[in-house]
Amino acid sequence: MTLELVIANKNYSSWSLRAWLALRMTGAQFRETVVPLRRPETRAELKRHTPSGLVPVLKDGNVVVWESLAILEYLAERFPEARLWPGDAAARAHARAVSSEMHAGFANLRREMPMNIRRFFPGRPRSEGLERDIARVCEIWNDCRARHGSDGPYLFGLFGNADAMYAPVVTRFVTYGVELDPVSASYRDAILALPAMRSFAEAARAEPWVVDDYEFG
Ligand SMILES: N[C@@H](CCC(=O)N[C@@H](CS)C(=O)NCC(=O)O)C(=O)O
Repeated sequence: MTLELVIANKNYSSWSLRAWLALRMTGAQFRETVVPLRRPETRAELKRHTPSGLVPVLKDGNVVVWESLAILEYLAERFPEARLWPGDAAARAHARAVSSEMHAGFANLRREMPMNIRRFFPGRPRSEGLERDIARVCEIWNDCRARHGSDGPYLFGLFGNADAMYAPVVTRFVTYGVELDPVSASYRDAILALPAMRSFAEAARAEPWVVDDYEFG
């Protein structure tokens, strides 16, 4: 088996979830290596796997790909039959735009709502910036579903890289009890129902590590 994905804690690492989910959805066999965050040996161990010192990182024989979006692009090329980007050029451009928007933005959402799959923290105060981020996510989801979603329950119909990018936002919305409009709620439920998501969440709940910075109370 040549493929290896190095990730951090499944409970906390949203970037890890994105790459892991896309890879899992290709159906390819892969070896998974988990490097737990915030331990004395974490830094050195990450540096052994990736030049950036950040995960996820994908190893495919001699090829090493880091940065989640680069990994998703690589997977789309390596496994064309998985159709991780839409076939239609306009839809593909849209999928790449919303994926880049997720990769580069939503700072308030990241800061105020760290991913924590096994916990439930409803009713925490939200800044104006966070409300704006949440509204923008829902606008993106509604727009993708309305314009490109007719072939299935995901953002561009069939599951793809854009869904992998937003999957950790889905789990955050559950953790922080964010109330959603009907289209966003049914998209959230479609992502949560994916067997791959269920198995990731189950593994997250079984992890022994606790990182205090990502816990509230
Ligand atoms: N821009 C990077 C971000 C990756 C990132 O921040 N990864 C975190 C885990 S979610 C990490 O490796 N942190 C290392 C540490 O905290 O020591 C990507 O898209 O892959």
